[in-house]
Parts: sequence; C-alpha cells; structure tokens
Amino acid sequence: MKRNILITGGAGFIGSHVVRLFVNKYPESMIYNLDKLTYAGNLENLKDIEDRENYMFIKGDIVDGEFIRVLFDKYKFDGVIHLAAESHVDRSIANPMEFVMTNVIGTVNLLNAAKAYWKDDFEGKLFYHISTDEVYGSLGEEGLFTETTAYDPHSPYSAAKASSDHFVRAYHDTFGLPTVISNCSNNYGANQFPEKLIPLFINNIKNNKPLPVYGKGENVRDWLYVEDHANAIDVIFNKGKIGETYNIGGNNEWTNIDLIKVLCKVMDNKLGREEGTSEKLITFVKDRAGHDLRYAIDSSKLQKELGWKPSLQFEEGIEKTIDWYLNNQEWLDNVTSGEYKNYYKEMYVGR
Ligand code: NAD
Ligand code: TDX
Repeated sequence: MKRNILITGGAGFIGSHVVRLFVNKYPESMIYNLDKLTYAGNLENLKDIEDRENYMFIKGDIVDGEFIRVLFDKYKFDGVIHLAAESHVDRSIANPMEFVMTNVIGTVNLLNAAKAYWKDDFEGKLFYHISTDEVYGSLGEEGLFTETTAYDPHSPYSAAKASSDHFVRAYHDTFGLPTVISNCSNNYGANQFPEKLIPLFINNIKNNKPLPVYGKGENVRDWLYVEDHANAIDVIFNKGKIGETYNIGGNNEWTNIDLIKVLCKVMDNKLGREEGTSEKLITFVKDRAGHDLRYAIDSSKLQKELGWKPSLQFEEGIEKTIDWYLNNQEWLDNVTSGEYKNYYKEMYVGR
C-alpha cells in the first residue's frame, strides 16, 4: 500500500531509527521527516538514507500550528508517527515551559491539523502518538505498569507527556480521530544524545571523567534496545487497534549502580584498562528532584495481541552500543562541542 507517512522528531535518537526502518521497509511509501533540529536533532543520524527517493526531510517546528496545517494540505499525510518532543527530565526541571510548548501545544497542533485535513474521512488514516512509561509515575519494589495503571507523573517532562497522551485520547473519544498510543520504557543504543545516562557515562568513562550518579544509584529502569522499540512501533502502526494503548518494555530491570558497573567493566575490557579502573570514576552527587524510584513495564498485551517481542539480550545490546560510541568519535565530538559544554557545567558543576 502506498502511504504518505509523517514522522515527527525523525532526526532524534529513536526517531532516526524509526525513519530508517520505514524508508527501508516500505519503498512504496513516502516517508516525511519533520524536525526542528533542536540540540537533540541531528541529520548525521540519517546520512545513510538521506538520498533515498521515498524520503524527504522538512525542517520545522510543531509549535507553529499554521505551518503544520499547511504541511498536511501539501503532502497529504495519511499516517502520522509522532515522536517530536523535549525528552530529557533534567532539562524539564530547569525549563518546564519548553516542554509544555513542544510536548503539549505541539501535539495538539498536530491533532488539529490531522483532524482538519482528514475531515471525517478516517478510512486508512492513523495518528500514532509515541509516549513514555514515565506518565505512570513510580513503582515500589513490586509490580509492573500495565495499560490501565493510573497516570501519576512527577517531573515536568512526564507531566507534559501525560498531558499530550490525554489530548490524543480526547481527540479519539470526542472527534473519532483514529489514534493509537504506545508507552515505552528507557531506550538505549546508537545515536542517543550524551545527556542521557548510558551515552553520557560511556563518553565520561572513555575520557576518564567523573561518573555523576544521582542519589545512591538505587533507582531502577527497564532498558530496551532502540531497534526493538522501532520494530514495536512498526508493528503497532500496522497492526495496532484504533483507540488502544500498548506498553513496550525490555523486561530488563537494572538499578542504576549495577548498570553503571557493567558499563565500567565492559569498557575496561575494551579500552585495555585493568579491571576496576573505571569504577573509581563513580561519584555520588545530589539526587534529581522528584526522582522516580522504579519503572518496569508489562508488555504482555503487545506480545500476545500483536506478536512483538524484544530481540536482543541486554549483554549483546550494551556491547553493540558501547562499540558504536567508541567507533563514532566524530559524531560524539560534533554533538558535544559548543552548547553542550554550557549544559554540562550548568547540570553537573557543583552538584
Ligand atoms: P530526542 O530528544 O533524541 O529527539 C527528539 C527530536 O524531536 C529531536 O530530533 C528534536 O530536534 C525534535 N524536536 C524537538 N522539539 C521539536 C519541535 N518543537 N518541532 C519539531 N521537532 C522537534 O528524543 P528521543 O529519546 O528520541 O524520544 C523520542 C520520543 O520517544 C519522545 O516523544 C519521547 O518522549 C519518547 N520516548 C523516549 C524514550 C527514551 O528512552 N529516549 C522512552 C520512551 C518514550
Ligand atoms: O547523570 C546522570 N546520573 C544519573 O544517575 C543521569 C543523566 C541520569 N542518572 C539516573 C537518573 C535515572 O534514574 O539514571 C537514570 C536514567 O536517567 P536518564 O537517562 O535521564 O533517563 P530517565 O530519566 O529514566 O528517562 C528516560 O526514559 C524515559 C528518557 O530520557 C525519557 O525520554 C524517556 O521517556
């Protein structure tokens, strides 16, 4: 089937993997990547597919509602996969408004544009909203987030994502817009901006810089390899039931401190350092405000109903990830030059 698919945030971490998958897998469809190219968006991530005939990049801001409306008329999108967002919790604590603008207003602009362009002819149309497990809040030591867990966001980031999820459901319930939502756990892999735990720590270990562990490092996250998330997005976009929500997770829980010790050990080995060398870089720093203790996803609905499952074991995924950052020094140098240095100072110096 020939479709015109709009992917927002396609120059970012997860978006670039989704764009690549769709451009390669659906040559008969046209894939439009709309991205503002904030600090987190990087067209280098898509160098290998940028010349393909079924791919087009559009630079633009989802906060500009009129611009978005015109785009729908011009390119006749029949599917939307919406990933564009401000995505880093620490930045949301420093500047919540940016998160309200992009994550909430930007999402509502896209919903309005889809509603206006599709009118009431929803046959073959889909608005797919990509969200996070953080909307569910924090778990204690037991239990998993399911699709019916009540929303309980604690950071400005998760509050803005929760709000956008509510708008997507409201447009389905009120206007009949064909929507689907997925909520995923923490992703790791190539092309992640080194403000997030795994690429930041890989980069710091390599450069013998302190590893700033928030609080005691006891918080738990459920890690999923980014290409497995992209595959889940493909499955849900093509087979998901309209109006439904699907949780996506790795069934792969780690306390931060245990995960960091694995990173140190694997990197000592790869860098030819004596075992235990990199662990000495661990530095406990002031905790993140409102820091959720534990996230863990029950993805059985997606597994049973749509047949998805994660393909990579963590040990393999983390090796591939470390190798990618070690082999892509130029990418790291580019994204950590300029503005990144100010960001790092603001977030970590004196913490
Ligand atoms: P990212 O920060 O790496 O990428 C976000 C992309 O959106 C960037 O390319 C950026 O330029 C673009 N963007 C930001 N503001 C924009 C605007 N106003 N208009 C147009 N484009 C804009 O984020 P990511 O980690 O790839 O996350 C992608 C999506 O997946 C987000 O919606 C996030 O909430 C969700 N998510 C992320 C994770 C994770 O672990 N990273 C987990 C679950 C869900
Ligand atoms: O320097 C650090 N030190 C530290 O101890 C950083 C950056 C993080 N941490 C801790 C905080 C978290 O417990 O590591 C854990 C992971 O932190 P992040 O990489 O910032 O991810 P998290 O806050 O869990 O959110 C991520 O997963 C869900 C993504 O950033 C979100 O976009 C996604 O929705």
